[in-house]
Amino acid sequence: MSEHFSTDIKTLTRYILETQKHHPTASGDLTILMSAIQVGCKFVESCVRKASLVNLVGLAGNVNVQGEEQKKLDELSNDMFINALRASGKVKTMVSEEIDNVIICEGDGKYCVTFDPLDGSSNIDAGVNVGTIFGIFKHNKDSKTPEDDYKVPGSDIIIAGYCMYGSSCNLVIAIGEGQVDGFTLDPSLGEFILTHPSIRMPSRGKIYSANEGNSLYWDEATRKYIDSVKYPQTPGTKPYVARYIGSMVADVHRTLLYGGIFAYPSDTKSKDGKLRILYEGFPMAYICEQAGGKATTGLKRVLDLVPKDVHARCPIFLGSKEDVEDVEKTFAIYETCLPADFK
Ligand code: P6P
Repeated sequence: MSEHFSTDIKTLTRYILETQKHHPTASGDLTILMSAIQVGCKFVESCVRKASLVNLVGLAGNVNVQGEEQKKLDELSNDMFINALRASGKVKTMVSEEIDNVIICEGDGKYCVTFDPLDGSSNIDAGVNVGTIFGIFKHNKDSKTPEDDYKVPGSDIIIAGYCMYGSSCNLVIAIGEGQVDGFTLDPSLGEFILTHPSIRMPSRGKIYSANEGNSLYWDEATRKYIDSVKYPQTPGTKPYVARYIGSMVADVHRTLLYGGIFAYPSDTKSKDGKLRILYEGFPMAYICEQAGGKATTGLKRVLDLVPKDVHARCPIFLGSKEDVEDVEKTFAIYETCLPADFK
């Protein structure tokens, strides 16, 4: 029997072209920008796939056979994204998890891009899924300093996405108007193909995802919420299942598809939490909201935050709408160590 070949495949590039109607002013610029991001993701996927073979994992400072300084995977990934985005000619400023200051590009690019080139890279030696997270904002021509591009609420984000490098390479993108779609890299074509159209998050889940190794430092509100799903008081209600991978892209991807809650809360050790607003909190909060979920600090919508600096952190509970609303109800009652900025 002849294998069925589709000759009308929806690649990510075709998908972005078709969504130009959402961004009439984009005039194809977003397509070119997204092509640059795709190149970065394909490069990282290739390196992650080979990492253990070519001894790339976790190395820094080693000298390879050519006598060149061996770069760690996250440094390589970072360089690739910076070069690809700069070469696109569509980016004015960038914020990378790997670079202290805002990167300014020549020319009159219309967009700003925030990204974590290889989030979760500390797990890579163990073969745990890692990922790239990105957010696209409009460049504000009236910005007095490059940092001003980023002192805006997360709701200004135009497109957000992540690419997860695991048993397959999955890219999820949110382009606005409630549209969240998933693509899988077809290595034989070198194209991301639409495989998960119109992703919607279940309104309530059965999974909670948090690092309970921090529970000694949690405030009363967080402890009360986590206890409420571990030891439900309503007769006949089952406890939630615990799942925590420790790689945000993997934990969020599961939460997006299966529902439930992912949390990296504020605690007495780290009052601002651990995750970075611009290239972890905002993109993931945007994707969750666009898929019908929510994202809160406990008392404030994450997308209403305005980062004080480009590497500012925020506490985050994200996931199914009803689960996040339970968090907010709990935080409205019990004591919290949340700083004022997050209330
Ligand atoms: P912890 C990975 O280092 C990361 O930045 C996120 O990907 C992940 O959600 C979090 O940190 C895990 O942190 O403290 O639980 O190891």
